[in-house]
Amino acid sequence: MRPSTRHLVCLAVLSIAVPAALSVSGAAAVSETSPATDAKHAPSLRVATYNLSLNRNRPGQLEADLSTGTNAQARAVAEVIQRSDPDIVLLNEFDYVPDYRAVDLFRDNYLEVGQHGADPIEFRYAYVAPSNTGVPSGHDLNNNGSVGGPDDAFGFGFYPGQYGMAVLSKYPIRTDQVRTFRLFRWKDMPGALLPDDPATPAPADWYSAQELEVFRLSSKSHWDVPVQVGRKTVHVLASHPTPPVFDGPEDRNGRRNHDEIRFWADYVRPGRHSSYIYDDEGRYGGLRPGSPFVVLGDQNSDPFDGDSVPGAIQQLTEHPRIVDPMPDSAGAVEAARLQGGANTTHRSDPRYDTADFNDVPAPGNLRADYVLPSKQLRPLDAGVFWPVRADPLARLTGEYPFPTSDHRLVWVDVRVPALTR
Ligand SMILES: [Ca+2]
Ligand SMILES: [Ca+2]
Ligand SMILES: [Ca+2]
Ligand SMILES: [Ca+2]
Repeated sequence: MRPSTRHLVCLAVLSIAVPAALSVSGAAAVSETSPATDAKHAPSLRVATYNLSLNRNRPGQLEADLSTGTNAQARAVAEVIQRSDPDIVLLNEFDYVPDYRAVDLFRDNYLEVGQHGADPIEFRYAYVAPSNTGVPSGHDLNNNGSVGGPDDAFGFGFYPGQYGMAVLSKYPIRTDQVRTFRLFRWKDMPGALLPDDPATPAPADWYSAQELEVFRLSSKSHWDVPVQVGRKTVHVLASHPTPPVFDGPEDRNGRRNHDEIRFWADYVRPGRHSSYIYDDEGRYGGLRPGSPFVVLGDQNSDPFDGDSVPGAIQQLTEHPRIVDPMPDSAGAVEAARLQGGANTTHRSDPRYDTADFNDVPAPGNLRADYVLPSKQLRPLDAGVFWPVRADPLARLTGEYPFPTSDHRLVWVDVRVPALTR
């Protein structure tokens, strides 16, 4: 299939052939007549998040790397996805390229080709959209006296779309119902943690009034991507809040990280909690009450360690509508023990770590990547793809310089009621 045609084909399939799509997607439990049930999956749905570091240094480079089947990192991250076999996966740090060109090349040349003995994986549906990263703001956002460069962009990046995201799915994506929140202004969030310039007496003035008129909350974007799973629509809530570091005592990135996480905590609460939210089409309000959802992404916030604002991730993990399945791995425990440094003083149990960061002096390995289902999607199993060193698959995670990414794929199997009836 020509890469440029797949998306159009998928949209056509979406409108006329949902039952056929289900029969090939591992959701065999919806049909008594389908004996080829994947025992591992049925009747559950595997949802994953993976910051796979498929970002590049300049525009066009990712397309070039993905246009052959030979890029070593792309092959290795594809193998991680194949061996984890998610039904839906959010990719963080996948450069945004218009017209689905990069995501089509990744599917055609890597995911749909068995890597190192793993089975190929086919995601018939994908969603990508622009990112704030690398888009010039025209303002001196880092207050260094000059305008320009990655730190003055709406989200940190050297060119538009760097460090973007993509959603891949075996189930139909309701593209016509996606909501994006890339343009939502931080100052429009009630009680926003706007940073203060400590050198001036005025409060909350790190960003000038003119800057706050244009400053976007989302460092990449926030997407509500509805996925049709049997008779249920599951809302994938995708984002990648900014790292809470690379700033000063004003903690502008830590505060933004906190409020980027808070956005989804508010979005899934009805009434006044979410009524302030507007999407990029100008439509107000949060998720329709009772809708099943999964919050996905590298949230750049460990519950207890690292530099995020205390309580930032707990806005989601302790949310009344959300369950935290606490995915873990033995590889993370082993890595913390072998790497030492900051890991020796951490409060969070290392079994939940999802990222292998610098250990000397800081921050050490952290829990950064989350799959957080709404309570009606009961978790059945969960894990982090982080094999111990004795496992042959440890070649896919490794140690710095990593063969794939400094982050690990996190997955959760949930029960979707419509699949079981
Ligand atoms: Ca500047
Ligand atoms: Ca001030
Ligand atoms: Ca900070
Ligand atoms: Ca480390």
